[in-house]
Amino acid sequence: MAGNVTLTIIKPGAVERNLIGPILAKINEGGFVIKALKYTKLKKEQACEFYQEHEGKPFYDDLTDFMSSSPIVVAILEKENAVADFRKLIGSTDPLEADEGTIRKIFAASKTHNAVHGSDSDASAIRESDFFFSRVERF
Ligand code: DGI
Repeated sequence: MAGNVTLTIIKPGAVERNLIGPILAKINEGGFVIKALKYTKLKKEQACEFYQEHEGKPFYDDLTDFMSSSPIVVAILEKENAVADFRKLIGSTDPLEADEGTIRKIFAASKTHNAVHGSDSDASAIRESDFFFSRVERF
């Protein structure tokens, strides 16, 4: 349902630091329902495709190297006003600028290694959900 879903990734680093459980708990406490969930690993070219809007930016190569460096957990989350509310829950891109209590403030290590992804619009949420999940994985 457009408007009511967003896509999150628990990024490499957070998975390696055994933060899948604590981050999913925060997501549930924030009022989000998990509609689809998978553990996977991106190839470099898949990370490049996922972040294609950032191609050419100075951090693009480091970002896509990082995102393809080890396993991730991907989920579709449902809640009214999901995209905006989830971005509020995760906090600013740079954990140094993130509000107290946000997921990035608590769990992120740096601006690149920032623990989680959240879609930036309803259109991105749909594109990103289609990128990771087949029709039968969503119900
Ligand atoms: O939507 P966000 O994940 O908060 O941020 P974004 O879509 O602008 O950027 C995607 C990711 O790229 C972000 O989570 C971390 C990385 N990134 C963005 N801006 C910078 C950056 N990494 C570094 N090192 N420096 C940046 O300025």
